Amino acid sequence: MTARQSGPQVGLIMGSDSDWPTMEAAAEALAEFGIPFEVGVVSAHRTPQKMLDYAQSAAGRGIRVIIAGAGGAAHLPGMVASATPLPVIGVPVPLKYLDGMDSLLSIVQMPPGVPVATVSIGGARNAGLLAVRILGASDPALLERMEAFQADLEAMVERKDQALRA
Ligand code: RP5
Repeated sequence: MTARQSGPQVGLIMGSDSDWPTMEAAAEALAEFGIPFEVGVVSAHRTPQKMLDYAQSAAGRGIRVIIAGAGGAAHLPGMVASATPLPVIGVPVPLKYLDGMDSLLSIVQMPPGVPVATVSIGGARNAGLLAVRILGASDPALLERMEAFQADLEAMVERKDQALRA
């Protein structure tokens, strides 16, 4: 395995360390599938140059998917998507006011040409799982593990259904 392959494949970034309680679920999902990832705070508004440097260098460092979470005026995912060719998954982080609708609308309504795959408000786990699926599209072994995960989900729902009926 080359050094590049053993490095992080997913960049998990957020606008503030205060986003971590929400974003942690993405890290957990990646860890469940053994995906190497890096975590960091990168703010579109407070550290704009760091954000550009991060986005522009990510592909060259071996990152293949970026998960970006932010709350409020949540411009981080869209701005990162504008400065990298990599797929970017946006996580709207809910803050104290507006129930995360501000975060969602700030991330989801991107102009044509600059896609961000936006998950639900607070949906960091799905962001992690989507990153696994993206990587799995070119990794048959990982895809198989995703299929097993889906089978487990199905079995869990079936068990609950049976328990309710008993
Ligand atoms: C956003 O501002 C961050 O993503 C965070 O959700 C929000 C508040 O940041 P802090 O004031 O908690 O650092 O850019």
